[in-house]
Amino acid sequence: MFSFLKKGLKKTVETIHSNAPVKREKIGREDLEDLLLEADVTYDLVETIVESLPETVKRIQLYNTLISLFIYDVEKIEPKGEKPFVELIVGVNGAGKTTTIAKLAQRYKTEGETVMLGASDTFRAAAIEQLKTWAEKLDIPIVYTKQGHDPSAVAYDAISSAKAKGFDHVIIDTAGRLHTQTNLAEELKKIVRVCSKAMPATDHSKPAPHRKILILDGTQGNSAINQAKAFKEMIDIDGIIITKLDGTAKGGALFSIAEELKLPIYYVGVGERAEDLIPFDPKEFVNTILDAIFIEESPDMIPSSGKTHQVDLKALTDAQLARLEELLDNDGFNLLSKHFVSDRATGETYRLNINENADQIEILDKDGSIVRAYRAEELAVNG
Ligand SMILES: Nc1nc2c(ncn2[C@@H]2O[C@H](COP(=O)(O)OP(=O)(O)O)[C@@H](O)[C@H]2O)c(=O)[nH]1
Ligand SMILES: [Mg+2]
Repeated sequence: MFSFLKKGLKKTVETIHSNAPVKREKIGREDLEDLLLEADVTYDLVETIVESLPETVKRIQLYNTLISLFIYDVEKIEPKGEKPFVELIVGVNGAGKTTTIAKLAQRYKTEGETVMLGASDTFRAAAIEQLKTWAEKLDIPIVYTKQGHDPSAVAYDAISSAKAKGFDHVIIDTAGRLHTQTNLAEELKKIVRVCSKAMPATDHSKPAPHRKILILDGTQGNSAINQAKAFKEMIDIDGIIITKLDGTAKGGALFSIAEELKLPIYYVGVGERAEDLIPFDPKEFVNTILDAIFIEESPDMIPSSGKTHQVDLKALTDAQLARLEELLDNDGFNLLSKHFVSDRATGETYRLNINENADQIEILDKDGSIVRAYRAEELAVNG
């Protein structure tokens, strides 16, 4: 997982390297200032950061300052009680909404959960087509309508259908731009209202949508902040996903985005494939940046692999292999060899794939789609 984020932050880390080619024990305040500005941390925040630090800065001092930027009092809503758990995805055109919806859907599916998509970006025909194509590719049902039709009606139908079928998740796409900003605000507010009609609050759950997620384009760096504020004013945003981190040297903008918006960052997008979405962990993020500056290794990670668990997927111990067999067995699969499993119910054979980037073992079907995945941490066994 750690190396996956590192891959996503490659350009940011390269920029740090070109500014400070030699890793060191301590960094001078001025060098640090330059480096943070290059990584697109806003000027004001850079000033605040360095103010609190001594003339020469040690890793642990910088770590403490940077990690504190992610600590604020905010509720991080996780899918639990509600069924279906409804997520509304908003953001400007091109931010990566539709792609991120596919990634989220894929993630839930991999976890064995059912997902329904709602194509409520009815403003452009291409937007509907794009989500339909993903739905087909991932084999996930979708509710859609013709271009120009009411996006709220699509959201309503998607939620109703998911309720009727007992689905776990609904993810709703939206338009990023209409004729005017006021139109967009009105439309988003209406979708939120209609979602809550389709799924009102109960004694133990809130009304839909349960999570309103803003998608921000990481390549825009800290200039995405004002955009985010505009969306926050239209509807209450619960959290953010930052896309295209792989394509930018502006990774430092995440510090400013977190500090200014005080919203949880749920995931970051690090590529165009359905798998390229990773949960955002501030500790990992800060350590990845610090690893590029300092000689000293990050204290809470295992130095050689940087992983938080000791599972080498390519060389499982006997105990880890037994754990994998047990997990497969629970899901109705028999382990045939190191490379194949069979489905006990259908007799079908599937290939096992070690995905080191995602740090998981995957069961793949003939088309290469992931049927089920087991994360390395799940295989960690004591002793
Ligand atoms: N490299 C990279 N490209 C991305 C990522 N997320 C989205 N994209 C690309 O950004 C473009 C716009 O994405 P799209 O989902 O259509 O944006 P939308 O208009 O907000 O729905 C597409 O070409 C996507 O493939 C990401 O994390 N990394
Ligand atoms: Mg779209």
